[in-house]
Amino acid sequence: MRLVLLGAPGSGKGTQATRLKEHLQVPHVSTGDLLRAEVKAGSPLGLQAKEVMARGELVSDAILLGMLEDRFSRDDVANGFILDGYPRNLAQAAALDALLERIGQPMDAAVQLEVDNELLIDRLAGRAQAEGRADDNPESVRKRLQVYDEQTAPVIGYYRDAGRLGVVDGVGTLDEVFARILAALERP
Ligand code: B4P
Repeated sequence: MRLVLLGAPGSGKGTQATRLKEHLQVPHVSTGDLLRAEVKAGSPLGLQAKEVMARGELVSDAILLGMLEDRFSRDDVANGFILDGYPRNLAQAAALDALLERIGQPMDAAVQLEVDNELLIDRLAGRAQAEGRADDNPESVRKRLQVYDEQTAPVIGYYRDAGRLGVVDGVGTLDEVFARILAALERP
């Protein structure tokens, strides 16, 4: 299964990808996690990304594509993957199609988790308290939601127009949402 998970910040992409990875036995590739690992390591890339992420803006397409090409050059994605956090704009969507075609791993499905803004803000506030992630403060969350509406929402239309999109209600318990995603993946 080669799956792309889409949805606003706090919609449950990372949360559900962790479960799907166990169920489908394929690696979870999260661009947010890859970036946070670079920040933690203090690499030159991490230093560039740190402030941008804390502000809730998008890190440059060039950095993201380089990171993704590197990750997809590893053997473990040969049997499938769950990609979470990418693409976040139309340029990234086109770059992803080109990359997957080049490595002969076209995506099987794109699934969007739908959650209203009020609940997204609540969830991220909950995570801010539990985990203290640098970009879960109210100002960055507002910015991330704005960036999502302006830059990432068109990606949903891109996959819908191509007949590749499954939409899943992301409101409910973790088990309920997980079951809905599996059901969406079974639909022809
Ligand atoms: P990400 O790491 O992708 O962050 P995210 O959108 O907030 O999603 P995440 O997967 O972490 O959270 P989830 O919804 O699972 O990106 C962070 C930053 O990295 C971006 O702002 C950007 O700066 C940069 N970046 C990443 N990719 C990029 C790209 N392609 N291009 C440019 N920049 C990029 O969970 C959120 C919370 O909700 C959790 O606390 C969870 O427990 C809770 N939750 C989830 N499901 C729930 C449910 N059903 N019920 C109750 N709570 C739930």
